[in-house]
Amino acid sequence: MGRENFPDRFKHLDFMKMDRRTFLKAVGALGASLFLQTYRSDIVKALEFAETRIVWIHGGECTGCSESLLNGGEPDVLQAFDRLNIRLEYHELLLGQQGIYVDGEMVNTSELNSEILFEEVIEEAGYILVVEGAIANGPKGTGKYIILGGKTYKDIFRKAAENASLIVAVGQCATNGGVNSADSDIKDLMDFRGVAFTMEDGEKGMLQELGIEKPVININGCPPHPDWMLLTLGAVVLGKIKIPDDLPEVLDQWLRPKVFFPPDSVIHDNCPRRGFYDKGEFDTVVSGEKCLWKLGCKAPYTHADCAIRRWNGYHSLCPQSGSPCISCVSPGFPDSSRPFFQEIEDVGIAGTNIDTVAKVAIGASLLAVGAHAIRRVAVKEAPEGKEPEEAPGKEPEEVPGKKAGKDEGEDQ
Ligand code: FSX
Repeated sequence: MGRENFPDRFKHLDFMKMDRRTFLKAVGALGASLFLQTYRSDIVKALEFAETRIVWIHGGECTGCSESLLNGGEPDVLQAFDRLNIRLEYHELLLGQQGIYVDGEMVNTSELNSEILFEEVIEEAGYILVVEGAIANGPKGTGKYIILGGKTYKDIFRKAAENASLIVAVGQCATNGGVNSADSDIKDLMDFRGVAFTMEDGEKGMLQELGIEKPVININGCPPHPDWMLLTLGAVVLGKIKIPDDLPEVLDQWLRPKVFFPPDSVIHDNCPRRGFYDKGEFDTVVSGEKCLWKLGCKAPYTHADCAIRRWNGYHSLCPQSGSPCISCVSPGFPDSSRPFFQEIEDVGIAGTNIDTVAKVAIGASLLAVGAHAIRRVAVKEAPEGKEPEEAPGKEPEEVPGKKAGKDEGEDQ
């Protein structure tokens, strides 16, 4: 499905009169490109006098989130920011200046030295802070495991967060710690944190550690889809999501926009290989064209619109191109998704074999495998004699300290 197949039912609506629900439906149904084109003149009108400042910082990460954003296509990120009247004041990957030495001395002007620029831009409060990458708290709360220009990233984050009006955490690393927080011998020592959460805990994000209270939107994914980032920023900039009043309604319990991470549907619902699943035809080695369930696909319990929106110019998604979904948008990723390429369990609900389950009616089979998959990943193996504990693959009713979103399935 290319972008030409996006529904055009929103094209004739009056953007300026759209309420938030309709607006969110539009951004959910349209790609960033089509949305910005369709509403170009309305957006220009809406933003005539408003300029939004964005400060974008980077911690422990692979920079894939910014790479993903740059893959956004038409308009590219700079054109989109231009249309949305966004001033990107600081972004380590995209800005030219890094720290220029002349005669052995670092030049102390903001044009040539990004550290000076950073200090200058965060002085004036009221910007949107975009955080990419995890924040190291270790060793022992010092944050010294990420040092940038002689300062801990923890301190850089603190300063930038204090004057921000909103924090948008992009990518699994910034939302929950991501690959930095994967189980390892040094995991506890490094103590990587997401902005509002860790991989296991809703109360140990870096904001809580620092005692800072700010509204947060999480755009999960390793990396996130460019539309999820651009359209979220667009919705905020255009005032379609009022900060902080609208957040409890538009975000789920993990602070993800429900329009892109729908609580009532999973990638499996619209997977292009779904027909093979329904017929009980599974690939058992990679490079086939059938259902990838037996190769560890996590799409039956992954809440994201990848199968509708699709990636790389709206053309494909992981299972379509042959890779099982690894549920990179789940708060517990990567640990909750491992092992990536092994069938979650070959026994379905009530002892029914998955092959049998897959052959019954579509609704029943989805229910069975979906419920079973969720239960399987939501319960960690417990030490002998202990009750199993909930793992972050299962999303709690309410995150401690956060107001949960509305009921699943509610229209947005
Ligand atoms: Fe993390 Fe972003 Fe994964 Fe990489 O920079 S979300 S490692 S794809 O991309 O932070």
